[in-house]
Amino acid sequence: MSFPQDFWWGVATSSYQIEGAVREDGRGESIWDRFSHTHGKVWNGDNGDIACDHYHRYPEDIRLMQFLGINAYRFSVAWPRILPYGKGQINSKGLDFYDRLVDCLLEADIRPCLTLYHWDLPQALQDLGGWANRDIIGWFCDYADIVSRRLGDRVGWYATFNELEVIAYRGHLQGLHAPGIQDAKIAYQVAHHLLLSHSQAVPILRENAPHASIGIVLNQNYVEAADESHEEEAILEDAIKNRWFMDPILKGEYPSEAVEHLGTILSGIDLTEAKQVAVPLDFFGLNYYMRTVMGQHPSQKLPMTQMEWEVYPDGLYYLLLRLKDYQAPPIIITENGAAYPDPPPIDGVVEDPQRVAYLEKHLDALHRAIEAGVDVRGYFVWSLLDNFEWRFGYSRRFGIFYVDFQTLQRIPKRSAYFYRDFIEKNA
Ligand code: IFM
Repeated sequence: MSFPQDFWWGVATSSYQIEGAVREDGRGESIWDRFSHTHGKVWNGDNGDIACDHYHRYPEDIRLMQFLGINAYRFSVAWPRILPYGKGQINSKGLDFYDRLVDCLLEADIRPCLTLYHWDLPQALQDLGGWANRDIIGWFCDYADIVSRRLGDRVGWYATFNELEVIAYRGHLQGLHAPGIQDAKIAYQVAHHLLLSHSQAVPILRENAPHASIGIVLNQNYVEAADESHEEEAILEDAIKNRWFMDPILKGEYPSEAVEHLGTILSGIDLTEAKQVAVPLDFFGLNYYMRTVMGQHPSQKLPMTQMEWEVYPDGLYYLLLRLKDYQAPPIIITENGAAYPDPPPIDGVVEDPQRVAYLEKHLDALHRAIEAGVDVRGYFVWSLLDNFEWRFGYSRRFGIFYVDFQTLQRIPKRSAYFYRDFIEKNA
């Protein structure tokens, strides 16, 4: 396979999932600290207190990246490390950590790709209503300003948010993620404020980092109907799950099918503000994992990962073709990967043939999309390390490096060797 010149090969992580050191150097409490320490919210009572201890072991983790031969690393900044109470007093030690991380990446010739918000909101802001409070647009813009002022000379890639759909629905509709709210009206208000925060932070990032690429990361499932009788259902599911976020960002409007369906749930939201959301972007980040089939009979067995997510590489291909129709800016696959129950390491390696097959098939689908004319500029595996998989705690391993959570030792999986060889052959 041949990939475009200067294609970005990377791995992705996020702050709460790997950093640990939650009480160190002045970091404030996040909603995930609070949520994971609340009984019954996370599998086995797991939490991110130590996680992969990346806060202390980042030089070792950068060496793992060098072993892979990647040229880009996507990470997120923990807002409560920078502003322990979400706003007001800045914690310089928090900024210093990301300074060190960025410098160490640059020394290793790896581009730092920074996501501002990957779900660890300062608890102090949640106490003021969190994303449901419209004032958060200003709080987020101030935070974006502080981070990009400090790192803008060295970080050339910023995503405002990771996965708005998960923040809004999993955190505020289903209550399965922090802050654990179950309220449809709040969930759509949150979604609206997230979109507005994105669009208002972009000019600030442009000002502070004039040469940087600025964009956003959305997760999308490929939605299909099992048969004709489920077609309308599939259109609606796609409109709510994917287009509720993509359409304002790329077209400046909410999808009418979903607006009609949601009816009074949306009352109090000025839907015309979607127009303001479609600010020009330099990239569109797509996280792809699975297909959703509407009307699928439970006995029709599909290949699943341990998350019970259907493995469907063609879905990536189809979603990329659709983004081309949307005239999206250049696309980066900002996450793709799989959790499987890995066996313990033997002789210094973990054999994970299913993950290797998953990555291989998705890279093939990605390549086909590029051949079909879709402008894709990069691909990031989720994830570098096994880590804190939110409500599933440490029971779901997505890493291409195995982490022994007793000793915190990192051990390569076969997929790490596969990815290294793939990059070497195709770069
Ligand atoms: O672990 C998450 C990540 O934080 C966001 N995207 C999906 C991954 C797997 O669930």
